[in-house]
Amino acid sequence: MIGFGQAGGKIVDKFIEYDELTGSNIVRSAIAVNTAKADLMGLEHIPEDNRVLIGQARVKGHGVGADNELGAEIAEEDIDEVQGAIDNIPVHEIDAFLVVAGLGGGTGSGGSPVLAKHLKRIYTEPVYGLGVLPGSDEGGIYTLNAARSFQTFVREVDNLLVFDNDAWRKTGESVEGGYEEINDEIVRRFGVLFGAGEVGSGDNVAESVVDSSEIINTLSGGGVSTVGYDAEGVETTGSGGLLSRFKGDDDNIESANTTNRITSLVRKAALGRLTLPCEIEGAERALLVVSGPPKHLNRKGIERGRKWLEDQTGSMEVRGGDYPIDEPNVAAAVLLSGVHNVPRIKELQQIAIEAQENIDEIQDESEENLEALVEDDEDELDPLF
Ligand SMILES: Nc1nc2c(ncn2[C@@H]2O[C@H](COP(=O)(O)OP(=O)(O)O)[C@@H](O)[C@H]2O)c(=O)[nH]1
Ligand SMILES: [Mg+2]
Repeated sequence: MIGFGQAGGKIVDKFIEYDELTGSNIVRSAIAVNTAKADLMGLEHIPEDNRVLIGQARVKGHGVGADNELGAEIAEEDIDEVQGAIDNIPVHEIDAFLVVAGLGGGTGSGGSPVLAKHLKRIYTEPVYGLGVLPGSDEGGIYTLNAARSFQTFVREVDNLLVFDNDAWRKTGESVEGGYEEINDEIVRRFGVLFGAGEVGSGDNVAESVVDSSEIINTLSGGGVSTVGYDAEGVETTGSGGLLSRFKGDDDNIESANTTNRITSLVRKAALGRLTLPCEIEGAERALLVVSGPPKHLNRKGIERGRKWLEDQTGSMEVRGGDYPIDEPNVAAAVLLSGVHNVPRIKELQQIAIEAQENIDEIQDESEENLEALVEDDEDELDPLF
């Protein structure tokens, strides 16, 4: 996992924390890359040796502001320094690279597509992006940065997982406090998905395990992905002991409850707020992961949820599995890959096009003005040369 820029670094830092708390083993190695020294120093979990400060010759550790063109230039110039950190990790042990960045700023916005392109050139492992879109209240430059970065990033990675800050903004909250909660949400959602692929044979044996190849297959084919999630509290102790085996009717009722709980969780996950809001119809592939205590998971529920997702998306490629974990809740995470009907992306593309037209217009205008100026000059003044 490579966090590029401030948001990227903070989110990767959180994934490590999540791993430590849950024992998920998602992150084999973590690297943070930044042009701002202070941002790197603010990280808590990424090892100091894996924090790479780039662009020192150009910006002296002070960052690039929101200048993503400078961010991209610096990433290209100093890619060897990033590669130096990657050389220290056992790449043969990883399933994929994940490059994480906020796309509205400068360093991550400009640098993450450059890094993704570099990784694709060197390695055979898939390279995924996790791109965070800015809130619409952040202002025009952030939106424009995101629009341009998004276009490039999605082209360079094998799949771009997207989280839209704008859809998750809460009014009346401090930005920092807001990010704290938002980052928890990001890590919870992607954590369930990625964690499911790490269940080893020594763990609670899942009825139908999701392995990493199923995640990779769901993400293959490229495009943009979004994640839905919902959870419900359950008791981890109580019934389900030895005695309950003799109460046949109760068992049936409980099994029906388990199935119904899972099917409605799947619906709420897919129809509720997605990391990137969109129409789920037309998604090319999907993956359903249901996590929770083993006795609250069953094949029937997952199969029904999976079928329902096939109907709703119209996709023939919907995978599903369970992820047994000792937590007092059952959760459904739905990864929708290759989504097309995404209003926010259309909006970003429109903004990028308009901005480009604006720039062209301003250029044309200034050329015309210059010509007019020169003509005027010819009338009234002696030419300088
Ligand atoms: N979800 C989330 N988004 C963030 C966070 N910090 C910044 N952002 C978003 O990421 C964008 C880029 O900011 P930042 O990462 O500081 O820029 P960079 O350091 O130049 O790459 C901002 O416009 C915000 O939309 C964070 O902690 N969490
Ligand atoms: Mg910042």
